[in-house]
Amino acid sequence: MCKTIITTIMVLALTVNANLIVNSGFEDPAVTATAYNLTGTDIPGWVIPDGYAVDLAHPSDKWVAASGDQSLALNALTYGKITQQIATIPQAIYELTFMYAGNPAIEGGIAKTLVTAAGSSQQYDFDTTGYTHADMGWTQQVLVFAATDNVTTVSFESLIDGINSPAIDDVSVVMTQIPEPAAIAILAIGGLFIRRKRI
Ligand SMILES: [Ca+2]
Ligand SMILES: [Ca+2]
Repeated sequence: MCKTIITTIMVLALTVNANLIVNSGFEDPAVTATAYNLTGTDIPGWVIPDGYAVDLAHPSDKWVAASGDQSLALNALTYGKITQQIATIPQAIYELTFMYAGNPAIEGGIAKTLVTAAGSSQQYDFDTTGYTHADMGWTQQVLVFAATDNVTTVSFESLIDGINSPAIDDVSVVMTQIPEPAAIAILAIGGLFIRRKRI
C-alpha cells in the first residue's frame, strides 16, 4: 500500500510543471498557407464556440510565429474566440502563459484580448506600432488562477472588430501549487488502507 501512496505522490509531482494544453503552439493541422474562417473543432484540442471563427496564420502569407510555423489569428472577419477544457484539481494554483502580439494592420494599432480561466479574467493590450510580419514583437503574458472545478475552461476572446487579429502562440497551463487538502486526503486514504490491512 505504501507503494500506491508513493506512486500517487509521484504522479502528482509529475503533473506539476507539465503543460496541460493540447496543440499549444497551433501547429495542428499543418497548413502551407494561412487557413481562414476555422470554426468548431477545426483546430484539434481547441473549441471555437458557435458564432465565432478564427484564422490559422502561416508565415508564407502572414506573420512569423512565436515558435514553430503557425500561430493563431483570433479574428477571422470579426471578434473571434477560442477555448480549451483542461482537467484540474479544485483549489490548486495554475499559471497560464501565452505568447502575444497583433497584426500590425489592426485598425487603431492596439490588439485587445480577454483571457479567462476559472474565476480569473484579464484584458491584454498589445501595441503593434513599429512591428511587422517579420518582427511581431511577441511577448509572454501570464494569468495566474485557482481552479474551482475538476474541469477548467481556458478562453481567449478578441475585444477588437475587423479582419485583423490579436496573435497568439505557445499557450501553456501548468499547476504551480497543489492544494494542501488534496495532499492530506492522499495520506488519509493511504492510512485507511494500512489500518484495514492490519485488521
Ligand atoms: Ca506555433
Ligand atoms: Ca482575419
